[in-house]
Amino acid sequence: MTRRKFVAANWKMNGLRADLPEIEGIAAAAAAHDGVDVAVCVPFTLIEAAARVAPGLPIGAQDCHDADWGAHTGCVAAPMLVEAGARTVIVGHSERRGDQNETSQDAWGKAAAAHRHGLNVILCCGETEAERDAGRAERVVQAQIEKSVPDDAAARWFTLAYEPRWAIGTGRTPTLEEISSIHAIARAKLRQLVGDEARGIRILYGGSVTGANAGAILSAPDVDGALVGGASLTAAKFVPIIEAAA
Ligand code: G2H
Repeated sequence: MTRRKFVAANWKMNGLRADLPEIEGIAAAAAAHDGVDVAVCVPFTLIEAAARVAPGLPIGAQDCHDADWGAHTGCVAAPMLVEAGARTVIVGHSERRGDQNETSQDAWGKAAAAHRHGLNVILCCGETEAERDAGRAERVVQAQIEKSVPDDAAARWFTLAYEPRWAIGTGRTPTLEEISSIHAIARAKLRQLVGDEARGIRILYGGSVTGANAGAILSAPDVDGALVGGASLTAAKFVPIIEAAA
């Protein structure tokens, strides 16, 4: 099965209105490469403005609550993201697992809530360096997928991102063989959970992707795109990654 490449930006806790021209630059590049799907996940505070300046570009959030409303100070619910103009949301990112003690079960609830409200979901998984060194990377990723992927996950709204935690923002990446191997294992686990639908679900690689390494990573077997942090903050850095996916 052919899966369209998908390149998603994760701006993390970066971005003010002064940075909106970067969104416009990314939107222009995305429009010029219509064979690639592009999304930009910005802080909550920028969703509405980003969606306004780049109406053709899917704008996303980086988290949502698993409830639709209620007494959850500081949290944002999926319907609020939709109203602000988001079309997608990242859940289960390792920085939320690390900083906020989020679990795979939490990610499951957030993915389900997002889907209930029509958002696309990018669900993250990935091992720590200690788990990798202990030879447990595959089992950790399999367990995360088993606990966090909704059993109705479908290619039209669900994307998995494999992000080894030790590669995030460090400039270090696994070998291409290691990436492809984990992606194949992840797809086999998805197949156990959702059957044939797994063939169409895209699996992105994330962790220190740059314009310099994107071509090789995006060409590796079973890599359907990239989730990009630091190198997505400006159009100058991110557009080469879109081009590498085209
Ligand atoms: C991994 C990635 C984006 P970076 O978190 O999700 O960040 O590309 O900065 O390693």
